[in-house]
Amino acid sequence: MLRDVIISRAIIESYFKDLLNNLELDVAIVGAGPSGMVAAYYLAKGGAKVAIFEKKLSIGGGIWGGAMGFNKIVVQEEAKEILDEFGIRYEKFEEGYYVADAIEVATTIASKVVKAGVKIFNMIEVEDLVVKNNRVSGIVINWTPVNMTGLHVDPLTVEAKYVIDSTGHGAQVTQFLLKRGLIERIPGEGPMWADQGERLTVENTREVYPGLYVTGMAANAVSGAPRMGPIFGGMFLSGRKAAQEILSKL
Ligand code: 48H
Ligand code: FE2
Repeated sequence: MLRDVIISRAIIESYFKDLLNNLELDVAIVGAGPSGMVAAYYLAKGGAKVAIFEKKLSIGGGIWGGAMGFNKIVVQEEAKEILDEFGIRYEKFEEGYYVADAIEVATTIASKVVKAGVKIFNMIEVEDLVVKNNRVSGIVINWTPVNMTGLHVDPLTVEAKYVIDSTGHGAQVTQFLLKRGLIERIPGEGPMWADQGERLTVENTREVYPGLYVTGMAANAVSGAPRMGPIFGGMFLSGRKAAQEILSKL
C-alpha cells in the first residue's frame, strides 16, 4: 500500500538536500534562458559547482516561442558547433543560416545541463545581490509567489564566487547594482539589427562589476547594443564565453 506521507518525505528530503548542497557555489546563474543554460553547461563540464535560479515555473526563457510563436530558431555559422555539441538537429536554410526546432532546442539543452550536474531551481526569484568590499559575492533568493503576492517575507542567501546575470532583456540582476548606485547606467538595448546585435552580444559578455558577469540580452541591455530578433547563436556563444572566462579565473 502506498503511503502518502512517504511521498511527501521523499520530496522534502530530496529537495532540501539539493538546496543545502547548493548554498555555496562557484557560480550562481540567474535565469534559465539560452545564454544562462549554455553557460551552466560549459561551467559544469569544466568542473565548476554551478546552479541556476529561474523565477518562472518553466525553463527556456525566450526559446519556446521562436518568433511570433512560430517555434523555430535560426542559428548562424559561427554557433553551429554549439548545436552539434548538444546534439540538436537543424536544417541548412541557406549558406550560413541554420534553422532548428525551438522545442528540441529548449528540451535538449535543459536535459544536457541537468545531466552535466547542474541543479536548476525553478520558481525561485533572485531579488537582490550580496555585495561585500566592492565585490558581488552571492545572490538573495525568494519564492516567486512571495514576490508576486507582495507578502512581506524575508529572503535567503546563496554564496557564490561569481554570479551571472542571464535574465534577458531587463538585465534584472545588474539593475540591483544600478539601484544602489554601484554602477552608473544601464542604457537598455537598441533597436533591431541582427548582424550587429549578434556580434555585440558576444563582445558585451563581460564582468560588469567585480564578481558579476552578464550574458545574452542582458549583456546588450547593459551596453546599449541592438536587439537581434529570433537568431540565437549570439546567446549560445555568449554563454560559452562567460563560462570560459570564469573557468580561467576559478
Ligand atoms: C530569476 C529571472 C529573473 C530573476 C528574469 O530572456 P531569456 O531567454 O534570456 P537570454 O538572454 O539567455 O536569451 C534571450 C532570448 O531568449 C531573446 O529574448 C532574444 C534572442 N531576443 C531577441 C529580441 O530581439 O527580442 O531568459 C531569461 C530568464 C527567463 O526565464 C526569466 O524568467 C529569468 O531569466 N529571470 N530568474 N530571478 N530576478 N529575472
Ligand atoms: Fe527577445
